[in-house]
Amino acid sequence: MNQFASDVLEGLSAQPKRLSSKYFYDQKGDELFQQIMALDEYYLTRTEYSILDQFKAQVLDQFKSDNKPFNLIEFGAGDGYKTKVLLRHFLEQKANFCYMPIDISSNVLEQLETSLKVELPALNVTPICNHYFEALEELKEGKERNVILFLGSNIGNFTAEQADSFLKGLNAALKEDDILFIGFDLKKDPEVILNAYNDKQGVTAAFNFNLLDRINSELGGNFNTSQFRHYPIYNPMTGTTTSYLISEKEQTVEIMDAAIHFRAWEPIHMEISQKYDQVMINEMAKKADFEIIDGFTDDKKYFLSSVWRK
Ligand code: AVI
Repeated sequence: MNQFASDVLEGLSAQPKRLSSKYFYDQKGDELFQQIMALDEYYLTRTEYSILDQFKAQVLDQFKSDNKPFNLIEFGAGDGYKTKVLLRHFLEQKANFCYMPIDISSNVLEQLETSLKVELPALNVTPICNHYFEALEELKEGKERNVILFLGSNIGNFTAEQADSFLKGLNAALKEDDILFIGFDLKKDPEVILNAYNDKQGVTAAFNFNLLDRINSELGGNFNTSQFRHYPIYNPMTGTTTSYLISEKEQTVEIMDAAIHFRAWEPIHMEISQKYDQVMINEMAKKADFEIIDGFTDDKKYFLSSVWRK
């Protein structure tokens, strides 16, 4: 049995039932996420883009310290839409750097490399097809400063424990003076946050349902998605947005040899998207042994691009 199958069966046999949002991103899921990023309600991508555009010069000053060469290493680059703002500016400034997008999907990397060749032919690109930390181990030996880009508030899809252990692991894989440039979606009007995960067109709902479709097609499941409801909630106490798919009736779903029973109105926990404030961010940096050296935000203070140094 592959990892996907065993994670799905384990999660749906657990109480409460859960699926991992890391499995959202098959080809259809990637397309739906692209659509989400363009939604009026989904302010995150647009806001982070505007911060990078406004502060690209200050960002470069932090990265290049004394014009030393650096590796610009991006975790989960996707289509590079936001990163290109920085890359373009860094090239114009003749910064001495090599761009290294890291992804476990060779498909994603090939597409990105192709678009970069056309849009930024002068860019020095070395894509790395590996897991994040394994890729960093190899870079630890080099004398260039490593600058990690972890954009999009992707950290928010981890639980607090997962985020802490991820940041600690990252710190251990870096050298003294290496940089982490990390995006955080900030706490704000709860309506604004909830709407970002409950758009009128239903694209976010489709993004969640797509995982059930994926289970149907890849694991021979028989989910009837019309019998489930997408239901996101935002808890202003914890800053956590949680998305559920709720079974509207009692039913049994078959996946491989397993029969998964749902009581009426029983939820599946699908995803968390954590929202932060400065106190939470300070604590996370401290726990993982990073020093916060700078930060950039937008006028509405919706999003923070934070610069951390090991
Ligand atoms: C990738 N990640 C930061 C997105 C988020 O906002 O949590 C994924 C997403 N889920 C629903 N909409 C967008």
